[in-house]
Amino acid sequence: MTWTLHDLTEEQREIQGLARDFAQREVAPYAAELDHESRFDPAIVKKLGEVGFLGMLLPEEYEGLGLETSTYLIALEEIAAVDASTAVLMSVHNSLPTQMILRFGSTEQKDRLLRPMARGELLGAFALSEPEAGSDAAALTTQAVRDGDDWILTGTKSWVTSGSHADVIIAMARTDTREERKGARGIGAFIVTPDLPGFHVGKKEDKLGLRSSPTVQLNFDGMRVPAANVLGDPHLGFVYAMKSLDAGRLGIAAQAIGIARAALDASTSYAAERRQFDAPIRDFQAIQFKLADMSTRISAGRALLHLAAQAKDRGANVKQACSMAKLFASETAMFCTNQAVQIFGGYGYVKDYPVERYFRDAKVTEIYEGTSEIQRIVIARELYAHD
Ligand code: COS
Repeated sequence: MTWTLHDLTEEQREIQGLARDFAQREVAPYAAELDHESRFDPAIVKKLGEVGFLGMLLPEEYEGLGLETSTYLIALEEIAAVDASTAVLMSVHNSLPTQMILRFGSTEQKDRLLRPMARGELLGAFALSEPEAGSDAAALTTQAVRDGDDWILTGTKSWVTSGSHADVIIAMARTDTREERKGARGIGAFIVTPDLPGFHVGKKEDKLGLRSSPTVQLNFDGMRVPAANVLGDPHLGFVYAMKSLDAGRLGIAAQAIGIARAALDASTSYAAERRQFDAPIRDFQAIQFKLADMSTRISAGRALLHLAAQAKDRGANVKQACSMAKLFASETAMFCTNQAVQIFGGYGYVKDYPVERYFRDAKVTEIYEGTSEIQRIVIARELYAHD
């Protein structure tokens, strides 16, 4: 029994139960096998759509569930506690492309895309990074040149979660190459669909963890994008991406808390069963202290996450809060999965138990949607932001 954040509302309890049942029924039976085979099963998109989990933050007018951020994150934690690969698909879709279209898209774009995205008929992805532009995202070089009613995009986007199966990709590209516009200004956000001429799915990454979530490069080879697919102001795409990444980072924090919790749950069960020196190993303080530290960090991470989520829903500036939640939760995931492998000993190092998968899956939470170092930069900059 771990201390939980607060009394859940009736709606939160209901969504948590729904997510828990869904994860046990539709995700748990296949998670280890899909990880082992490094295989994505597209059927999960339809199933997530049917329960409303791909429109969790969209208003009801767009067939979304219209949930508060906290409630969405509670569901995400439940999915991540069973399978982090499924959780990242859900997190990216709910936090980035759908939210970017909702916040910055035209009425026509919202009407065209949001309902099918909420239903899981169209899967979303987010393409900001490039081979030479990771932490320094504003250094991206994919070019967008206006040609009549279209924009012609040329370049390579990398690390695109779900990119090989996505139907709607929000891709950032440089729309203004004049010297004075270099950097964060002069970047547009484009709605890219795989049917556009010049769109190619490139290299599929062979990853340490999240092996059943496809991560790919996308190559835009003179890809012709209709002007109707530009999101908002064609020079403000980077700012839109940064604003949206605040929420994206909360999703990754929830994913990290889910992974950490799975590691704790597996460890408490194992420590009660595993006997050494004529006693269950949970009787030894060496193990108890690990479990206590894991449990404490998970509770602290969850508290930080939900404080940030509540502040976001109140309309506060949550740049720093989101970075703090993501930083702490991802380091908690790494700490807890490392402890779990240690508690399991040799059995933690092989695939007979799920903790080695949790350990591999945890690492990327310290890397994607902004590394821990970038989160620290954002947190530190905000300390001086209002001077
Ligand atoms: N909310 C709102 N606006 C934001 C913002 C946020 N969280 N972060 C940045 N902006 C705005 C800034 O206000 C600025 O606009 P103005 O010129 O109007 O002030 C603009 O975006 C550029 O921001 P900034 O000057 O801070 O850009 P930098 O090039 O210094 O980059 C970091 C800032 C390093 C924080 C950014 O590049 C970053 O987050 N990097 C990591 C990228 C990442 O997370 N990639 C993962 C992709 S998913 S795998």
